[in-house]
Amino acid sequence: MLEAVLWDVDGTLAETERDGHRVAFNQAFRAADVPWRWDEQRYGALLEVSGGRERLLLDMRSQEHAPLEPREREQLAERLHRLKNERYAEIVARGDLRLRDGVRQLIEECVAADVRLGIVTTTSRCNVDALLGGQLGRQWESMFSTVVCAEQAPLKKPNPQAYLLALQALRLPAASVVAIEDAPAGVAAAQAAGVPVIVTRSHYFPDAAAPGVLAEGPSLGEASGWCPGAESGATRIGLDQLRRWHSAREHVSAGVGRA
Ligand code: XBP
Repeated sequence: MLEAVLWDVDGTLAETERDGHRVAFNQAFRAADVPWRWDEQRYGALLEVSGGRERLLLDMRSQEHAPLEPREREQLAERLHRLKNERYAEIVARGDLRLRDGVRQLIEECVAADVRLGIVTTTSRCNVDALLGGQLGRQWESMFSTVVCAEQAPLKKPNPQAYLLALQALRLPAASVVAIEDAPAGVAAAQAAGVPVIVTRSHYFPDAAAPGVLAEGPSLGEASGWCPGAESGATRIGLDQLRRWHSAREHVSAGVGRA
């Protein structure tokens, strides 16, 4: 039986990377008088690592004017990351970054059906608060049985730590939940924890499906384009569909999951 749905945040709940975090990083560079800028393509390449601070450190490896001392690099990354998160909260407060299609409906359906919800993300807690406080209201947390962010799970995806902590908090076996993810690192993290995964493709990860995922498709807001296909007549991916894919999980083997 499907007992809980675990949500990734960036790219899955909302398309936050290109027009949210990336823009906020560039504002932070400007505010700190640092001459770096990340265009859409560069940011996409840096998404290879989870975590904004880690992303800054990765970029510094190829930045001419980056500090030479590792400790100084850490300090600069820390400062820029803090500034970035402040700017991100401002961007999100403007309401420009909305939940992706079908997300709100699926959350509401789960709440109504007593299917528990969790957040499992490698982003900072303040970013989740900013996004969900704006989109679901200040009481957003009451909808979720567990919220695991970067602060609790410093070993970031693809490490399974965040998923293992969520399962522990929910006191549920991995096979009784479903994760919704958009990025290869997230899919790998969930699978390493034994959690079945549904993939919604996002701007930066148009092809994150991996062998063994329960299903993958374009958006929870549409029923077409999913593999395996959604029930005919459906207009979006709802809880019934999640339950169907979940109960078919024994039949999902390596190599299945793509048309
Ligand atoms: C996404 C991330 C985060 C965000 C930025 O995590 O890797 O780093 O890009 O947030 P997920 P921070 O897909 O698991 O939600 O700057 O707070 O790291």
